[in-house]
Amino acid sequence: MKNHYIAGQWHDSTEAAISINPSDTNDAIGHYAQASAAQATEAITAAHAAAPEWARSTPQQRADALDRIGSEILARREDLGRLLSSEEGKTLPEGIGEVTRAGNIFKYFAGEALRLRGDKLASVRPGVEIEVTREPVGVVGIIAPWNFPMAIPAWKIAPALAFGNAVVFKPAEIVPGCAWALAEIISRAGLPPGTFNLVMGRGAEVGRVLLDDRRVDAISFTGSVATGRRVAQAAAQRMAKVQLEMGGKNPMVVLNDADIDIAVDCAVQSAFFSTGQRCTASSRLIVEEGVYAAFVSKLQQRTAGLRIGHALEAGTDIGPVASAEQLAQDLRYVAIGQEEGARLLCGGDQVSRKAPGYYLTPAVFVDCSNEMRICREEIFGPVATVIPARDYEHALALSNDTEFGLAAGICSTSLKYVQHFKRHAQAGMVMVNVPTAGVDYHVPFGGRKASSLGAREQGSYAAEFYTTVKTAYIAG
Ligand code: UN1
Repeated sequence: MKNHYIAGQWHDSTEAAISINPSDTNDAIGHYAQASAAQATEAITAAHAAAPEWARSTPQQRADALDRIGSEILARREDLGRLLSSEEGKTLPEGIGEVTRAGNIFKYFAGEALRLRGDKLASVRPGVEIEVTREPVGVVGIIAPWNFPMAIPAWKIAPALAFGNAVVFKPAEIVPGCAWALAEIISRAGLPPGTFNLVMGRGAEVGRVLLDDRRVDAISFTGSVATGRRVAQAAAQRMAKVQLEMGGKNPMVVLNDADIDIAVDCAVQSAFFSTGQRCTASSRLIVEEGVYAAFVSKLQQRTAGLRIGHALEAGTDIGPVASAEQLAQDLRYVAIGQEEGARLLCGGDQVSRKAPGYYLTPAVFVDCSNEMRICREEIFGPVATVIPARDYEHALALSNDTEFGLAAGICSTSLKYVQHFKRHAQAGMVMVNVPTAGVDYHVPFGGRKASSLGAREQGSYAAEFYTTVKTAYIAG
């Protein structure tokens, strides 16, 4: 059994959970300890005790620790990528790519530890100077999702540690293997005991403790809107700092003047790669009338050519869905789409392969109306909807007509429309002639409306959440 990491020691539990390979449900990744509420509290106690010392550490110490973590992740990207793809189900190249991203994130924040800066200003009062500095927040609770089981923990843990905070990390229930591997690497990076803690287990138990304990100063969460709402409510109860990254129903607009091959490529990558299990996925393809028929026919061709299979098999384009629950949700939405009168052009079938797994062929619904549930609710699977638009203005209106606002894409060769869309898309990120999914690791990530709450993640903007600002007035 693989254990929790609390106060610099490995701790077992009376309860364990098995992690299963979604490409082959006969294959167990391993047994992982399941924390009780008391163990989660212990981890918070450890972090709370360690926080002051880590807050006083030098930027060099923090940079060195993060750099060691990043170097090991990068050196082991092949075997960690294999573990990730076995446990989460994205293809091996995607798994290795994600691990590389995680390594790069630690390297990036090693540098950010050294670059944290403040301001010095003259006061409006004579003889007084003002300093604006950033200090660590304290103990950060990190609640991560299963779809990026290495990169998302990395982009929360790395800035938290870089800016001098102590961490309690609770991974998603179905990916403890990735979390444990990451924790094992962090455990050898020379951090003082208690600075970083891993507790695996259920949201209702471990997550709940992180939300309610007053010693957790800040909570960073990525996951569903429903859970995010509960996190926000709990944080509001005790005025904890909170950062939420939730769903998306991201539009990809394709205009008459688009390069159709680029547009189809962007659509296929955004909608179906990583099995569509990305908050940045384009699940609404909004296509102008003049190019609608050509786009739909090419999209159908490309989608039909995608190979669905075991995540580790060479040549697989799309791995399995990550879990039985997620597969059931995807199939439910395929049925809902048909009931609503959308035309299922292809896919949406559960299929079998040599090994028993959660295999689903990517689904394309065409002639959709933006009012349909499949166009409004996040499905989080390989299900794309195609919505016709009369012209650019109509496409823009449709693309903004959603409760979400994470990413918005446009494929066009017109400077006029692209510039207008960049300005008027109600989203945190705009992608022009590139997929909406697959973001860089050194620039801000986040959205508007029901997609995000609180400060942006990643890049230099990450300091906003992981530090607190102090304004000092000094006379004489
Ligand atoms: C990406 O598309 O590169 O949960 C990253 C998610 C996002 C990350 C997407 N927070 O899917």
